[in-house]
Amino acid sequence: TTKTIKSALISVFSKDGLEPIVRKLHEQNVTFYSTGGTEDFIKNLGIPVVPVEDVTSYPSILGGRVKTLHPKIFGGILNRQDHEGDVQQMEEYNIPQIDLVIVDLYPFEKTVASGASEADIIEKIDIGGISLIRAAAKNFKDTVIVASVDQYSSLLDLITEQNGTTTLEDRKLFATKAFHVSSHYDTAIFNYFNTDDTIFKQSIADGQVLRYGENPHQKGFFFGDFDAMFTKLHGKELSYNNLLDVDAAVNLILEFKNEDPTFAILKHNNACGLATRSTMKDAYLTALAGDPTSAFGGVLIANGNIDEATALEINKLFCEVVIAPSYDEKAIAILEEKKNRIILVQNEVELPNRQVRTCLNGILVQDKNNITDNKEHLKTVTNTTPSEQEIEDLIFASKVCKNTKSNTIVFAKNKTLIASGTGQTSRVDALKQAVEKAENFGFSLEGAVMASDAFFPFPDCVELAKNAGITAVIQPGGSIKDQLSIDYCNENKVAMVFTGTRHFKH
Ligand code: 93A
Repeated sequence: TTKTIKSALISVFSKDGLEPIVRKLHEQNVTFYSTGGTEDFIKNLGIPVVPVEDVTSYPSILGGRVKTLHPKIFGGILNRQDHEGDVQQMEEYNIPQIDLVIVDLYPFEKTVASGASEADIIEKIDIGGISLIRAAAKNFKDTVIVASVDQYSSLLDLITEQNGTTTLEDRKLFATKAFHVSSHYDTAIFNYFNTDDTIFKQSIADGQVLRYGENPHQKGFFFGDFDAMFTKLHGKELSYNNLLDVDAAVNLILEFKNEDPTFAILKHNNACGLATRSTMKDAYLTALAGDPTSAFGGVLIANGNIDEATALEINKLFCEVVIAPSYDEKAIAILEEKKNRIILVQNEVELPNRQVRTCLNGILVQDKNNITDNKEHLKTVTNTTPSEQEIEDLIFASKVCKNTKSNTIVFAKNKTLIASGTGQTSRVDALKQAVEKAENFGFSLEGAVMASDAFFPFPDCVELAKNAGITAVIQPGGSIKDQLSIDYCNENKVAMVFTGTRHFKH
């Protein structure tokens, strides 16, 4: 799969940086084919070059619009060297082999930015160049493609180090970069044509429009395949905010996938109720008791089948969306009694592993937080070790924490979310909020556990927690002042475990 470059087609708008490459390739006895301006440039270096016109027997026509667009050029790039038929036809039609293609496209974006006229801009839509790039990249098994000035230095290094040869891996990497260039180029052209968001508006006609965005005065759209993820059995159209809650719900319940019946209630993307029990009905009722005020108008999700008994209970609550992998027939009939209530069957589908959001004038992309804390991750850092029950609750709490807006503090007991502080600007505030919520809903925190999405910079959190009744704590650890929190726990017989994994969610 190692190939030697013997011939090169070079067609570049900007000649900058080309000279050393041409000289190096010439040293290695490479034959050059080239278009008008590039041909002159190479000739002026005193290096022989074959005009493409000599290959095609056509002049450059239509004011340069058609220069390289010819079977003899594209045949030279696209032929498969291990394909008998191709080899025969190369001979039959007298097509020269082209091993390397170097292109620098017409500067479309620059021309648009310069405020040029439409006619000038249209002329700067490169057709031949982009075709050369795509053809050579497609045939990476045999051809090297350098699709932008940015890759000149890597080509030069490569042919210098490897004496004019390339490996299949090298060529595939160049091809990947080439398709990046071509896709970016076509996107720029698309954006220029897509004035007034024509295509965006057209997607309204395609039915991806939402009633509105986050608020009624904002437009909203969803780009995705909702139907691949869910079968909607009943209810009104999902709103922008519904979709965000459904997303949060699906990600949260994923943490409890193969566990006992688990039910979660979410509001504003955070869990306000969550419990694992031996029956779904118990799980639901326990989750609801966590914060019946917030549950009003919430999004409900179960990790297993919703039966009739559970549906009868859910039916007493005003809720926007119910999600489960399956329902009993009778459960569906009950839940459908409320005209607007959205009932979704969640299909088994993988969620994307990347997360994207807008940021300033661009986007932010990150891997999903795929780490779920488990027993093996825990390192006890205190003299007091957590009991088995506490360990289960610590992991339960940590899973909720991971799926709750930072700063967050979660209290749990007996696989039940007791209270949480969510999205606060300080950890202490999150903790105080959680304590207050627990008290408001009549929970005793005696023997409950605490999870924190990030480390404690001061011992104030463990102190407040201990005074509220917390007996075990889970947190990532990693503060330079960890010891202060550990010391406090040791003095007060609180167990604390470190996970080593931070779970910020902004
Ligand atoms: O007008 S084109 O789309 N038609 C073509 O057949 C063609 N072939 C190469 N533009 C074409 N090119 C482009 O010409 C290359 O992408 C490069 O930007 C430029 C190089 O022209 P010259 O060598 O004459 O300076």
